[in-house]
Amino acid sequence: MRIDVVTIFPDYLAPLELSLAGKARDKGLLDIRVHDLRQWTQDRHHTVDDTPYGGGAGMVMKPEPWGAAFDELAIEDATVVVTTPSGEPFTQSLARELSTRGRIVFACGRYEGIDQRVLDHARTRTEVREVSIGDYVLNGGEVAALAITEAVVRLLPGFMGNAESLVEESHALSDSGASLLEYPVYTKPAAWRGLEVPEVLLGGNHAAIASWRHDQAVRRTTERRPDLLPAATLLDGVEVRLAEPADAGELFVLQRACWVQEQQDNPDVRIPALHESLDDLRSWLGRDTVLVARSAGRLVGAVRASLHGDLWEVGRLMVAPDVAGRGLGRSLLERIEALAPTEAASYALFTGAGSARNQRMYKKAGYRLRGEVEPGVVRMTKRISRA
Ligand code: JD8
Repeated sequence: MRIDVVTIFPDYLAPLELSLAGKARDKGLLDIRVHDLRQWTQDRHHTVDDTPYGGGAGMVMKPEPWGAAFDELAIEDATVVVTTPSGEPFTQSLARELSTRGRIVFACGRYEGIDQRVLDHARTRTEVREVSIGDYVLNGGEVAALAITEAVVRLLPGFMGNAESLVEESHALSDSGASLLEYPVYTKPAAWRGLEVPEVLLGGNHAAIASWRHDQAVRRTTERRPDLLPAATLLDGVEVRLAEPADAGELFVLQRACWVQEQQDNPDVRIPALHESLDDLRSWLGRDTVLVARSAGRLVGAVRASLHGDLWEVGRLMVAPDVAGRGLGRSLLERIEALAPTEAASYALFTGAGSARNQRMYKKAGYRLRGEVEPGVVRMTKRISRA
């Protein structure tokens, strides 16, 4: 990839020499060139700004130097990225998109911004993206160009030692568009200033570690960035969230209510949900990833899941009988699927061989019948397609 950066403060981009981009350059993956805009001015004062038409505070960057710069840099084979607070949000998804480009030309503005005609004219010659790195105001576009360059270059094929680690990161999208924040990380010593490393991480049980890490990532995301969790299409006024210990009682009652119908549909099957104790329920509530749906303060639905090998084992999908048939079951299924850790390759679940309605819903959701695993109980699975 070739990157050109045009700015009136070329030294601002010096960090590119150092770090990541430096390594990429050594690997022949990257050709970065920083240009001082003033080389494309004609007057002896190298003027790049003037007063704004229509009045107002500050100065505006003149079009002529930018036009000359874009001419000499021959932008036709590049994507021009103009960093600006009024741009489209910069995201990991946009970073992935830009990493597929062969060439990027960054236009770093200063003052009140660049004369709009520079962008309008460039748009007649090539792709132009106006991009913002966040909802706060900087004094110029250089810092944003640095941040975008780092996020893009590290995605270049062959750059990151183990591409695998790219999959695990925050903001790496799951197939439903959900992305989770990082789980907490620890290293030696196991005890530091009286603070211990979580026991599960010392035990070597990879499935348990993966499940704990995933649960931590879900908790952090729910607490800090609920906006990252996919907004399932929900009934009006139904809130879906991670279950809490205090939900246990209501959950136990709802579970008993919901599996009565299942027992009627499958009279010869011993259904665990109808036989487990409240303490049994409490134990999986504290162990698995569990979502609850509440409407007007009442628990109306729930679902759980846990990682077993490469299977995201979905279970106890329940909807209060009086609100069934309105899509809540499907929404809960979508939400719990979206929380599948990257280690999961497929969703899997059990349901009653006699539960035609449930099977129909799962089939509509893309699940396939995998046959009877015990009398009256069938297995259904769905591969996870990752973006
Ligand atoms: C480019 C000039 C300063 C902005 C008057 C302050 C990006 N996320 C971001 N915040 N700020 C920028 C940014 C700010 C810039 C320029 C990017 C060029 N300024 C201006 C408008 C208000 N001054 C940015 N990406």
